[in-house]
Amino acid sequence: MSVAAQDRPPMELPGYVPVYSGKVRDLYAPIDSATGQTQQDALLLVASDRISAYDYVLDSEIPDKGRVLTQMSLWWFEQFESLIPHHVLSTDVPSQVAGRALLVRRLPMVPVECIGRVYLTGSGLSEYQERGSVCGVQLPAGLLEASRLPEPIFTPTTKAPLGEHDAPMTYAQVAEEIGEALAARVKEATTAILARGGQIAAERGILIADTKVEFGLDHAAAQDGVPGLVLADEVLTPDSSRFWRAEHWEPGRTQRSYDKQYVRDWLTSSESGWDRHAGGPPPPLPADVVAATRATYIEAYEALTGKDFV
Ligand code: Q0Q
Repeated sequence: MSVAAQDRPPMELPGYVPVYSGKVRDLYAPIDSATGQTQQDALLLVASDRISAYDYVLDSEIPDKGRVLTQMSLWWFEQFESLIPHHVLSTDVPSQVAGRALLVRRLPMVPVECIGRVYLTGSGLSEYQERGSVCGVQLPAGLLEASRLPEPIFTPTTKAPLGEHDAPMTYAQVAEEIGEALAARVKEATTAILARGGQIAAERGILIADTKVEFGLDHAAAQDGVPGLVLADEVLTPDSSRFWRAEHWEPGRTQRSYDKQYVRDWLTSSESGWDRHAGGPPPPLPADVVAATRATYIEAYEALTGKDFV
């Protein structure tokens, strides 16, 4: 049976206490060995091999998914180092999570989901079809499913509690919530990361249609009262973004997911025996679907970084 994120106890890690459990990632706080107290200035961000589809966390894990996506984020942090500081302190992590965890600076987080879009799809397309705009950003007429936008747009949402749906926000609402100066920085950073990251990825055969980035606030680096932004969480991975194969892009129809299509196709095939509208959890994946999905994560990592995944 598929286990919802809140029903699954996080893995025990000696020297760390679980702080937060997400669908496919978990946060731990280090315990100070001298005092036995929980450290307040660092976190361990652990990526699991879990995969979600159709809003379920599947029973089947994808071997090495956590390691591939962690190494992909690390590579993107390096690509953006001249643009924005990041939260990574160390890759020296417990052996149980080797390669799939990062020790990061614990920071106050921007209380808004920072989403950038450069291709129109999903909830953004639905909103556009309804009102000709997305999060208050007016778009040209005649755009279709998977149309490329003239430039990346900032389409923020609220950070809804687990299990509830995030609601679209206008830029004015973000400014109201976090202040005009910080809102401008967050919008500029989100769209710049998607613009530059999308250019790098497209040169390597991958279209990044949209992405969600997380920013921490560094009050010690405040300028004119505006805290410094720190790029946090995961960056431009297939879990935080929509990845498409550039060679197959065709506006006007739903694009195939670079990494999740094997899973989606099998789950919606008669072979799985699953009815996604019946309300029950998906069945375990067959070994060939697991293997093919693993291969797409490794393929994306190697295409982007030019490095062999080890
Ligand atoms: C923080 N998250 C994400 C999350 C569930 C990750 C809070 N450097 C930080 C970070 C980061 N990254 C966070 N908080 C303070 N400092 C990241 C959404 C949620 C599992 C893993 N939530």
